[in-house]
Amino acid sequence: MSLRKLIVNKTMAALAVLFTVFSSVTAFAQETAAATAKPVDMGPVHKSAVFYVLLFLLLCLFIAIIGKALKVYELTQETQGKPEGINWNTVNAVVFALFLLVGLYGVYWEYTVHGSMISHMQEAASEHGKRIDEMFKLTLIITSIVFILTHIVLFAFVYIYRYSNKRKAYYYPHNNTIEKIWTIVPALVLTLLVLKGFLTWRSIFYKAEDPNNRPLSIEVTSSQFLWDIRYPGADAIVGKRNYKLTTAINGLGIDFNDKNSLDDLIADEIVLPVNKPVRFTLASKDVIHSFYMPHFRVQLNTVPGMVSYFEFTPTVTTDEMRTKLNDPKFNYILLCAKICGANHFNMQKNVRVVSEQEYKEWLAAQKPYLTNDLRKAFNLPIPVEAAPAAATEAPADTTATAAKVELDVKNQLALKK
Ligand SMILES: [Cu+2]
Repeated sequence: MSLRKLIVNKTMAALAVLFTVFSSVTAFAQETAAATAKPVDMGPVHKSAVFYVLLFLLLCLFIAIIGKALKVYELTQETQGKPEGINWNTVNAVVFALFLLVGLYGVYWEYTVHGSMISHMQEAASEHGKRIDEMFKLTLIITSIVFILTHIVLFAFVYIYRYSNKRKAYYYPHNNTIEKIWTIVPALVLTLLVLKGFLTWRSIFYKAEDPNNRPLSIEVTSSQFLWDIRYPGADAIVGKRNYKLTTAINGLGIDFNDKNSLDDLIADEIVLPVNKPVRFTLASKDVIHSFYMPHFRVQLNTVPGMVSYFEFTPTVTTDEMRTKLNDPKFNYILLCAKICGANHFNMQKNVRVVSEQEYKEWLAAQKPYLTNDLRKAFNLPIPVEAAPAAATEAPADTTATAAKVELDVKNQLALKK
C-alpha cells in the first residue's frame, strides 16, 4: 500500500512538472503577444551563441521531462496489473511512417521551390552547355526514381512488418535471382552514365581545331580578389608571360620581348562575339580560384603555377537572353566558385555576348597593356608624341632576365629623378 502511495505521489509529481512547463510556456507566449504591440529589438539576442546553447539545453530538458513522465505512467500501469504499458514497437513504426511522409513532402518542396529558383539558368547559352544539361537531367531523373522507390520500400517495410507476437519472422537467407538483378541493373545504369559523362567531357576538352574557325584567345588571371583580363591585339595571340618579370608596373609579368605581347589589350569586362569559339587561358597569381560562368555551363579551376584552358562557343547574345527571360536587366556573369579568402564574394565580372560588329567596335576602344613606363622597362621605343627625354639613356643589350630586372630598377630610379 505504501508503494502504491509512492507511485501516486510520482504521478502527481509528473503532473505538477507538466503543469509548470505548460504554464510557463503559456506565460511566455502571452509576453510575446504583448510584445508585438510594442516592437522590441531581438536582433542582438538572436545573433548570440549563448541564446542557441540555452535553447538547446531547454529542449533537452523538455525531452527529459516528457521521458520521465512517460516512465512514471508505465510504472503506474505495471503496479496496477496492466504490464503492457506503451507499445514502443508501434510507436517506432508510426514515427517511421511519418518520417517517410514528411521526407517525401520535403523532396517535393525541394524540387518545386528550389527547382524554380534556377529559372534564369534554364537554357544553356553555349553549344556544349546543352549536352551538360542533358546529362544533368538524365542523372537527376534516374537518381530521383531510385531514391523515392527505395525509401518508400525501406520505411513501408519497417511499418508493415513491425514486431507482433501474432506472427513469426520468415527465414529467407539467400536468393540468387534477386542477387543477380540488383547487381546487374545498377551496374548497367552506372556504366551508361559514366560512359556518357566520359564522352561529354572529351567533346568539351578535346576539340579538333578547325583551321577556318580558330577560337578567339582571351587570358584571364585570378588573384585575391580580382580578375585580370587580357585580349590579344591584331595578331590574335596573347603574348608570353614569366612570373619572374612581375614588378609594380607589370603586375601580370608579361614578357614584352615577345612581339605578340606588344599589341595586347587590357579589358574591364569580358565581351564575346556570338557563335564564335572562344578559348580562355586561365592562370592564378596566388591561391586556387575557380573560373565560373554558370549561364554557359563553364567552370574550371585556376591554379597557381600552371595554365588551364576552356574552349566553348556562346550561342545567345545578352540582348536575346534579355528578351527570352523578359528581364531587361539580365547580364551574364563571371564568378569565382572557390572560397578563396575573405573577399571571395567580390570576384565578379560582367560578361557580354554581342554581334561580331559590336565586338569589333568594343575591342577598338580598349587600352593597350603596354604603357610608356613598361616600354622604358623593356627598352622599347616610345611613340614620338609621348616620349619624355629621360627614356633614351637605357643600354640596348637585354637578353638575360637578370639584366632586365636590373634595368627595370634603374629605369624606375631614373623616373623618380
Ligand atoms: Cu577566388
